[in-house]
Amino acid sequence: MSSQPTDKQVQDAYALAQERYAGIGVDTEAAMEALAGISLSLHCWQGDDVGGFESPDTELSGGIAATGNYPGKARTADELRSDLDVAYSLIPGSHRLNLHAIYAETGGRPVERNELRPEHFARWVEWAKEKGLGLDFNPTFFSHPKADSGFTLSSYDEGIRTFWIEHAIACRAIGESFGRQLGTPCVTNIWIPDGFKDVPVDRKTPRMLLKDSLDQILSVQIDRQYNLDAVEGKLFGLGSESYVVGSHEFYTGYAIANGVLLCLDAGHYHPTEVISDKLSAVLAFLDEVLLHVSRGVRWDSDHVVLLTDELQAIAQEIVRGGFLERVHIGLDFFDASINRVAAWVIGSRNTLRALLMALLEPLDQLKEIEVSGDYTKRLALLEELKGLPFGAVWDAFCLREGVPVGVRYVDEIQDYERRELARRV
Ligand code: RNT
Ligand code: ZN
Repeated sequence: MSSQPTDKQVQDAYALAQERYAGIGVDTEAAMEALAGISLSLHCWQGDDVGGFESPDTELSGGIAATGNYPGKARTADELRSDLDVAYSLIPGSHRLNLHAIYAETGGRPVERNELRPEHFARWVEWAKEKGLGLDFNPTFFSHPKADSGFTLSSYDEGIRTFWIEHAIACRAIGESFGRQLGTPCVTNIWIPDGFKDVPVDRKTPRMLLKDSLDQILSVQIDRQYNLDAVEGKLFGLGSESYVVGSHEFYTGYAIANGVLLCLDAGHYHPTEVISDKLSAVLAFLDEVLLHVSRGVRWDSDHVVLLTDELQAIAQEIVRGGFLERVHIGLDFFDASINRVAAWVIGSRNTLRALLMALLEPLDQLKEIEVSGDYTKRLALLEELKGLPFGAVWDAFCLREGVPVGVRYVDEIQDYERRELARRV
């Protein structure tokens, strides 16, 4: 690809940027140190279009879809881990992996989801230990015959509900085992697809059933040192356009009443509704939240994360609010139309870049100006900040962390594509 900056150029540009930021009272070294301490949870499902390894002919259901047919998707857990190794090597910092239950390794033997045990994830744990990654987890309430009706934890059928309750309980135990073995709590996130395509008569009963199912799932006590539970709401999905049982209000109430984490997915709201504005609101009542950093485009909630205004606003809210310790940052998108490893890397690097920009704000000064009522200066300063050389700080950060500076990481991905992904036919 095009010519790349030399290390010296990166260092020289950084020295100038450092001075420029110091001039407005911002310590770039402190910002980089803070950034290095942030772990993103990469979603395993970007690597194989949310397929999982239960059976090669399982169809993705639940009202979510990965479109595109870019070659090279991971077909086995080993391939997925190999792809993830490449992705992590191109993302500065140390991060986590977010697994779904359908990524169990059962040695070719079918294991029902309510029978899943920690041993079915032993190889993931072994790999995570080796790489120094924390693990997060998700029960999988879709792509299964018992989810075909479109209802799981809120089904009118007690047998169906019981099956999924058992699955979720099994998954929390797996999450706990991750936490114990890796020394960092696993966030186990519940998202269910339940909802109606068309206008329901009774909106109440499925929600009361869901509440009861969640109560049963969470009645098993697990030390928060090992596992943290989260619940994720949604506005609509494909086939659940008119009504989703687990809506934002439902889960906000549930999370507050039960002391679990609320998961905010950036693609799960009305098109002009943003999660950046929700963080300080829900964190007034909740200890911690989980984010699914994603990007909605029209009806789809799961495009690769770009460095948009909203991504910057999310990062600003986390940093300005002093919420870094209370917000677990996960990614959630699936794009099968581009190189899947690149999708992870682009989304992760953008999320980190947004966080760095937020860490480079002269926050005390901005707050002071706001409190003084000088909104003219606030506006002017916020706009000027957009032109400061944050890119030079980012490049220096990448250099120090030993990952490619700039778009050079694409060369490495394309090289991996030629060597490895192209052989997957
Ligand atoms: C779906 C939710 C959920 C899923 C994953 C695969 O709308 O966002 O988080 O994307 O569980
Ligand atoms: Zn999500």
